[in-house]
Amino acid sequence: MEQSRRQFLKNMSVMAAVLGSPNFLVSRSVFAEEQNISEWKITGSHWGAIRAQVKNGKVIDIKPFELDKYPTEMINGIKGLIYSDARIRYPMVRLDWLKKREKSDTSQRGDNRFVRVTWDEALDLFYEELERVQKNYGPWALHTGAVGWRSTGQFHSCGNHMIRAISMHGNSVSTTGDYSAGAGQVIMPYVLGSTEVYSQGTSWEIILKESENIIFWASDPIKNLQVGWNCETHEAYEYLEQLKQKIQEKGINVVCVDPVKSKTQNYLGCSYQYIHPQTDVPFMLAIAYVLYTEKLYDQKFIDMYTVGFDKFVPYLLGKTEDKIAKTPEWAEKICGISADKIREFTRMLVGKRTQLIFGWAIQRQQHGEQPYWMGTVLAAMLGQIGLAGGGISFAHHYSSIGIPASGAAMPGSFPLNVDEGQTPKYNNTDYKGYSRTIPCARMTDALLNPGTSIECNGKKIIYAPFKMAIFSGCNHWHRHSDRNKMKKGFQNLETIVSINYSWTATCRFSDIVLPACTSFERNDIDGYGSYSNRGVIAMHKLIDPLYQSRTDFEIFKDLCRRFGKEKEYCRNMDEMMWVEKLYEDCRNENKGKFAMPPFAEFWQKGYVLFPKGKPWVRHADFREDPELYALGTPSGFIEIYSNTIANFNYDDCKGHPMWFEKMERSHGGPKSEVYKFWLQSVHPDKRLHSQLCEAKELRETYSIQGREPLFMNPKDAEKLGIKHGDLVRIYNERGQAIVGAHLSDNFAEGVVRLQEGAWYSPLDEKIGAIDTYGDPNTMTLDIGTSKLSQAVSANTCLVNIEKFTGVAPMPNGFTGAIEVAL
Ligand SMILES: Nc1nc2c(c(=O)[nH]1)N[C@H]1C(S)=C(S)[C@@H](COP(=O)(O)OP(=O)(O)OC[C@H]3O[C@@H](n4cnc5c(=O)[nH]c(N)nc54)[C@H](O)[C@@H]3O)O[C@H]1N2
Ligand SMILES: Nc1nc2c(c(=O)[nH]1)N[C@H]1C(S)=C(S)[C@@H](COP(=O)(O)OP(=O)(O)OC[C@H]3O[C@@H](n4cnc5c(=O)[nH]c(N)nc54)[C@H](O)[C@@H]3O)O[C@H]1N2
Ligand SMILES: [Mo]
Repeated sequence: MEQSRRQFLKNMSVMAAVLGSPNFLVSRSVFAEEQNISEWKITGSHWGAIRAQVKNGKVIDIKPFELDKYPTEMINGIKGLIYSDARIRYPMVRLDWLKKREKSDTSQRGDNRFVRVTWDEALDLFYEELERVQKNYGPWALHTGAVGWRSTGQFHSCGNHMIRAISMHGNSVSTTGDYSAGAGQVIMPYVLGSTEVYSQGTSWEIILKESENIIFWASDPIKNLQVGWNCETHEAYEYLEQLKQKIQEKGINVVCVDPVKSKTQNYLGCSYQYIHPQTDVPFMLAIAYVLYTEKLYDQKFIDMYTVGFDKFVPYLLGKTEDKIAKTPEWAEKICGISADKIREFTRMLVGKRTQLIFGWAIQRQQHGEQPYWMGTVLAAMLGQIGLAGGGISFAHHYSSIGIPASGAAMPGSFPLNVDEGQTPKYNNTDYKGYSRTIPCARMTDALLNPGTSIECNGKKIIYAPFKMAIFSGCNHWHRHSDRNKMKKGFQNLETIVSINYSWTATCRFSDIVLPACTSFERNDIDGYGSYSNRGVIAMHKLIDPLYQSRTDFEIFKDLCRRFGKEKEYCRNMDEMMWVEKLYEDCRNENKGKFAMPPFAEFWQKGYVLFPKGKPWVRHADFREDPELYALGTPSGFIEIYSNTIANFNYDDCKGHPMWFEKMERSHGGPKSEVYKFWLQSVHPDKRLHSQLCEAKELRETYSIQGREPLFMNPKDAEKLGIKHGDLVRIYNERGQAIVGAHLSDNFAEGVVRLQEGAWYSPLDEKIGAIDTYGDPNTMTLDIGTSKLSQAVSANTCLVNIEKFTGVAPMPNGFTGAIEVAL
């Protein structure tokens, strides 16, 4: 569960515009003198805090919060999100399901024919299905792991409402891991003793002061820090702005290692090291080879802080099975960086304070564990882990990591679980031997192969034959790979319930759809800054819930009433009582340490700010005393070789980092003869995943002929007779989509980009139907990274492209259901 996991782990021209332009900020002068701030309501979002002007029950204007110095353009999409054509107006039930219930023809799912029902009818149906599944089958038949990037707000956090309400009725199957850093969070505890991906990193302030080299390795902070898990403060941009200055003054050498010139590279104007997609490990191995053979590495650090180097070196030198020395000459044929350049790059890293900063996309590929493990080995050989401005980090692009935590407690959330001492209506815990959790990225496999088992992180997972699934606060039909495989898999489910405010593809492929309201239609409270804990922000309701939508709280309260647990569910408190309680609990916790006014005063003012925390260096304690501050690994040291992993005996993740060939790889790799382009599906510049895709005006700032832009190199386009702005068909054996060509020199030949979160809009419900808007997951490969993590491999994907000829069907994903009568 994304929710609980994160809470737990916290403690131009169009051509140049998207990636090229440095004006990633909307205007900084937000409030003119004559404007009275108090007339503007304050609220928070993943995109930062905002002020809104509301007249006659309608949101008229939105401006960035006055303390947000680096607001994102995404807030320009908020009005479009609230008032989009895709809003779900009332509860809806799929036509054939309403007629035949669990015996419906599930191959019709996705035809988008729905019948309007009343709230009472919809919730009765939902409840009857829960009863049927618990009585006829048991907890193994219900899948509730489907929650994701719900809106911000600690009380209304919608996944919690769904999980708590369903847990009060009965048990179910949930998920482990996440789509973000599924491979990283499993491998890193074995290597560095924590997930690293969700750990606070060395403060930017220190990096700017101490680093001589900064390597952004598959990391695009300028693009990705626009959003945060809680209300984002955007404070990191201040440091990135200073970094740009330092680069100009030649104070710090910065290199982006990426197959694409990222937004960060363009903004900073720093050096760029192109690399063929998915080949970072060969590049790193060759660097390690040079470090080792030329004795440039830090032997003392290796001896004192690591284990297993001696077991890794034979592999490096070609003295193990494969008999391949990992020389620069060997690597250059795979990664596309010349042997000379590899040597030069290696020498640049040595002898200077070097900070390696990794992003997450390179672990969202087959064998995604390896680049992180090998990256750590490199950092260990450089010997700077734990030094100010040196070493390795895995999340400086994420949710205010790098801004030191204030130390203040943040408001808690609406409880996820059943209250202590209470039991569900059906307390059946007999899972018939099936696993209670499955790795989130293996959901379709589970649906297609019920009863079979897979290996995962030293355990056996046995897939239950799910009958029912509930989706809340996620858009599964954006996030998961391989749509046509999903279409097949989902046919095995009898009943699917979705709760959302927008008619996403997930709703379209459901049976019962319930309209939630947006976070702008309810009162709430949130932390300001996800890892920085900079304050607490009031989320004032801007307008009443539109149409027949309700808060998730009201929806699930009403569901719980049907089995006599309404009072227990809400603890006899309403929205404002909860908001006040979460605030007062937080205030109590901070008493004597951080001043917070009483609730009424806070609510009136709209926020409390805490002083910034003290700058901090990751792994400094371990470096200082590796015995006292041992890492959380089995040995307490950095594990270059892991006995635990070696003992799992997996063929796709062994005792030390290695190069494994991919199932699909461009630039001479497998299948590159058939498919000419590597498709990367990075996180979108002007959306949060699929959120805001429905905001028409914002979408029109980047879409092409109403389709998602496909970024590609002009030379590739020329060869295919494609011009900027043309419609193209992108396809492979898994799927096809119509998209709009966006030519840009930021993209190397053979590399194309479709941003994740583009709304899946298939022409019809049939398997293979063309996607009329351009969701990359129509084409991506749905396999586990390895037996270790079983995480997503979305960036292991090859495609072909051709100019679209003929009459293109209109994109059909943004206008909701086709309403029919029973
Ligand atoms: N190809 C490819 N695929 C990817 C990725 C990739 O890099 N490439 N990235 C992956 C990653 S890292 C992630 S985190 C996932 C993200 O996947 P998701 O978390 O599924 O993505 P979102 O689009 O944020 O979906 C959130 C949904 O919640 C709904 N929602 C928001 N607020 C509320 C609320 O208050 N109540 C209710 N009921 N619903 C609400 C929104 O309308 C939206 O539909 O995608 C993954 N998918
Ligand atoms: N604007 C915006 N920001 C976001 C999000 C969003 O939806 N929109 N989502 C948030 C979430 S949930 C997450 S998980 C994070 C995701 O954070 P990441 O996964 O780190 O982000 P991506 O944007 O997918 O990719 C980052 C960079 O990796 C590069 N890359 C891809 N493959 C390779 C490779 O094989 N080798 C090398 N060297 N580089 C490669 C890409 O070209 C890109 O420049 O972002 C967060 N921030
Ligand atoms: Mo993510």
